[in-house]
Amino acid sequence: MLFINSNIASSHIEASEIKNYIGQIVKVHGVVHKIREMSGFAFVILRTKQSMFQCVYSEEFSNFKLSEMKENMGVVVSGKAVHDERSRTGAELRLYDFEIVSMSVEEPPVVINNKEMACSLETLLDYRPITLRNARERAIFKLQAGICKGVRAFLDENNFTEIHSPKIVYSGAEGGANIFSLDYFGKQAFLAQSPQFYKQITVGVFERVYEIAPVFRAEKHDTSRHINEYTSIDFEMGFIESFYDICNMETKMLAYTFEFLKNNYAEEISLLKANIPVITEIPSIKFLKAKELISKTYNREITDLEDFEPEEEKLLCKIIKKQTNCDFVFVTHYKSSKRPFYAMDSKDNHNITESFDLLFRGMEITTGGQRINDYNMQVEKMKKRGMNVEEFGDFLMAHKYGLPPHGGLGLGLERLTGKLLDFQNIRLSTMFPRDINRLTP
Ligand code: AMO
Repeated sequence: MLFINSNIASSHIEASEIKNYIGQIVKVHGVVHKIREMSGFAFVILRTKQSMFQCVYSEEFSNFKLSEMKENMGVVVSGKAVHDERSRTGAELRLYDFEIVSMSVEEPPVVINNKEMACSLETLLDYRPITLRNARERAIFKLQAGICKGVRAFLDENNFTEIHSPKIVYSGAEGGANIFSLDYFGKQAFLAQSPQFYKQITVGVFERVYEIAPVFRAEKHDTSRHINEYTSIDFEMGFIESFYDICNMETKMLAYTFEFLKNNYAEEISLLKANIPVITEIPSIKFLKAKELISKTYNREITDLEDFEPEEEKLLCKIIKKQTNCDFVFVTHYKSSKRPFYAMDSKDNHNITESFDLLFRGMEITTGGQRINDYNMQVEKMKKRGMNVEEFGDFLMAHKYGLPPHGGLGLGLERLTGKLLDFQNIRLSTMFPRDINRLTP
């Protein structure tokens, strides 16, 4: 019988823990990120799980030649932990010895160990497997992981159940032409545009559900705010009184998540100069009122009465910021013709829906609203739209056997991250973007 030795890596100390071992000889593992030669000694920066960690080489105490150590080597170093106020971890390591565990076979084609990547967006993305190793690039995706962690913590605390819905589906939920189809053993299938049907079905099971997962949109245009695969933060909740319950839940979720980031990701926030807002309340405005307000304030002609142009989203946010100092605004009551078939129409006006978008710093980051929960009402709306009701039998099974009044939302993770970091292109906050021209890496 063979037992796996679980002690190998655990005998290595975490960089953040070194301050607890002052005066002792410890082992740390990581990648040699940068060697900075000074007069008579050198700083060796190790890239470790959580942070960059400073070690010091000197012929006085190191038992090897500096030339034996190369950047991009995976190493286990041993040395003495010493106190150092100037170091971010409060300590540094005097290098005694090191062991090589992995090597770079050639020089990287781009410099990755400067403060930030000095290259074009194309180069940054073409070499993503290594440009992600840059401290700043890495911090973007640490922060993004923090957003997901914060959102999960909030939703878990509020009794939402996490679901994992299929991404290969029998029909699209969002309508429109931006759907990828695929051959599924001779049958036509699609890549999920959203978990919409499954969120609504599982409201009938758990009452409150959420999912953080990829969704697919066959966007045929190349814009700075669209990608073809993005991560959607979705939640759906039952027994609501109106869609404002969803807006309130989102407000609380964002406030909680931003606090969570400030408390747990201070290093990334400072490195990236992220502007994390404080949220107490978010103002809301009806869609048509918003259109008029923008038109009046900026003397612009209204050309599209159904939707915002990207420029109008920017202008509306500018007005709201000036009036309320809030970076967010809920825009409510979009036209029915612009919303999918599952959206609940307003009681007193069937041309508008009980729905909303959330705009943040000039861009839509969320769509949400109340859904139709009544079976007959849903079937009728589908028929009016000329849809084949039979095709949606599985979805409608939930309605047929009773669904509570419910609603929910979808929030684009990459857009949210990008806005926190003031990025002008969504690809900068996407680890491996997929767009009309890019399928690799
Ligand atoms: P919608 O289609 O508006 O709504 O999408 C919700 C949010 O997802 C983000 N998003 C995108 N992000 C990057 N690239 C894209 N191509 C892209 N398309 C959308 C945006 C947007 O606000 N089922 C509904 C949500 C709901 O009502 O629950 C839906 O998917 O941030």
